[in-house]
Amino acid sequence: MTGSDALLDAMSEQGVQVIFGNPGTTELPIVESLAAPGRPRFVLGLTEPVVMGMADGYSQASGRMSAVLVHVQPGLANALSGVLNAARARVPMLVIVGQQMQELLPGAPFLGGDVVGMARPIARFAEEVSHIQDLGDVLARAVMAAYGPPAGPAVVSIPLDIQSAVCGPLPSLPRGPVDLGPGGHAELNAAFGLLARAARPVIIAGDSVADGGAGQSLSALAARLGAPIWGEPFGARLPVDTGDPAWRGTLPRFGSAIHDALAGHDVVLALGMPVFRVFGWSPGPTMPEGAALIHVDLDPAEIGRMVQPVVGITANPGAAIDGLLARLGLPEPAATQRAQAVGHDIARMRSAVVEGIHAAACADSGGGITGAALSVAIAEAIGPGDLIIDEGLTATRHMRPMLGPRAPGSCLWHRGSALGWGLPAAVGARIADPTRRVVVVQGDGSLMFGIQAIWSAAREGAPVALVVADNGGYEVLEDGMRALTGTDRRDWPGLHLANPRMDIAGICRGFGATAECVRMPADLVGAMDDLLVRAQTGVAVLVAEVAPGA
Ligand SMILES: Cc1ncc(C[n+]2csc(CCOP(=O)(O)OP(=O)(O)O)c2C)c(N)n1
Ligand SMILES: [Mg+2]
Repeated sequence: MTGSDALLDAMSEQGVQVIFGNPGTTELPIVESLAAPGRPRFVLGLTEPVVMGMADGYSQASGRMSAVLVHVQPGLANALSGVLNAARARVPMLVIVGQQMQELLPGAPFLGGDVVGMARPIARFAEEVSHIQDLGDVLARAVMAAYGPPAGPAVVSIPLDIQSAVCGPLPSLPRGPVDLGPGGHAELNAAFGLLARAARPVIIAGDSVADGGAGQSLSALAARLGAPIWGEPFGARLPVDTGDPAWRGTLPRFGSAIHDALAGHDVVLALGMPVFRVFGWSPGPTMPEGAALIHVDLDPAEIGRMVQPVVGITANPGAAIDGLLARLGLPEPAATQRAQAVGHDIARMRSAVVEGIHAAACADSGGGITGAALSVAIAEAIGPGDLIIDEGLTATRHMRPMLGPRAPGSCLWHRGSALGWGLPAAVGARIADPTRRVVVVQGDGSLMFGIQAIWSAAREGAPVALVVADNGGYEVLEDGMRALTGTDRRDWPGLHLANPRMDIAGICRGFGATAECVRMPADLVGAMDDLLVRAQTGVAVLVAEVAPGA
């Protein structure tokens, strides 16, 4: 067998069933091996951000490591936005990159160069195989790094001479993350001491709580402490069932707003997340004065990065939650009373928010569809078993509170910052579970970074329902310009997608979808129903003309 055969066999044996990719000349021996029976299915993406987004959605929806094949420096250059997204969202991913014959590399050939140097600042792991006898070792370390903890993308560069070298089968690859356990006794005892004495504790839960399936333990901990649960800013996954009376929603994205949201709490328990990844600068501290931080995360590099904790614990957050529950023991009357008050306050705030959004949805915006109206229509159309993926930016600002109770695993939000993730992720999620309905929302701007995924979805028989919030431009950047300049001017260079206005429905049809448009608020409900019917048999798109700024 060749290095390529051995690579693919080891990946199959590890559980890899699908490889997302876009090949070039430096990957052709691997393509040849892919054609042999029993090898993973190859899903072609027409451009690398689509390849990466599909792999990302596949992983996030299934909890399995995804696998990618891209083309030497040009392919990896295009894929790096997806490497960034996967690193931020802690998505386990093995990225195989072809490389030129090693003997040609010193001469800087047309196809070949420093793949590892390109990947290293962003990926969790990047190495090139330089001897065929190292292939198994490098792969094993890459898979281990991909699973983490914390999980992330691992890049392996394989030169053509290694792909074609004769070799035997490779040793088995790791099949999952190392379990860090609950953390040290001393640290857990210290955390317990702080929490047991807290008068107003608060929990912030991140993606790594969701990954461990620790939602129910988290609910039990919140009830036991009488603490509200916030989701981390920019969380990709739901850590807990949002029907939990303690679920307060997602924290805001600026330090000063986080400070205000946490004000009055004396102990902050942050689980499975960075503290805090903020969007940009804001005045003042992020943590409320005098509050003690307990920070539990899989990644020791995150602990103390921005805020020094009183107690820092490198642990599996789910196991740490169980360790704390065991120490806290039976409910205490003061905490139970607090839990009731927290639940009552949250229910009151939630209904005020929902009422406000309903009012905004019904408000007159000169006849056009508002983001609020679109969010309400989407929330009402989808079912509890659907997977909803959101890269709708300004138009879906109001969607989360309208979704009602959702279970962990039923929503994915864009975390990585590189646009063009949503639709490809939806396609990957549908490939991971062909029985699950997937509804994805995109802005008109963000859609254009990954629209070719429609073709992959159509070709793979992986229908998804796509709602496009078409407001004719980059509305979120208009918001930014208003904040920056204090003016309401709307003709900034580079923020509009008019002249010519894109025929988004036409482009989607060109890639193999059915597509309809909706312009009037009164037609939204019918249009959503029609979208979901069309999505039963093929990729279906609804382009909603959303009034800019509404
Ligand atoms: C790959 C990439 N390029 C550029 C950006 C910068 N960017 C952030 S938001 C945005 C516009 C998004 O527009 P749209 O999806 O239409 O949403 P809207 O702001 O209109 O709600 C852009 C270009 C980015 N985040 N990622
Ligand atoms: Mg837009």
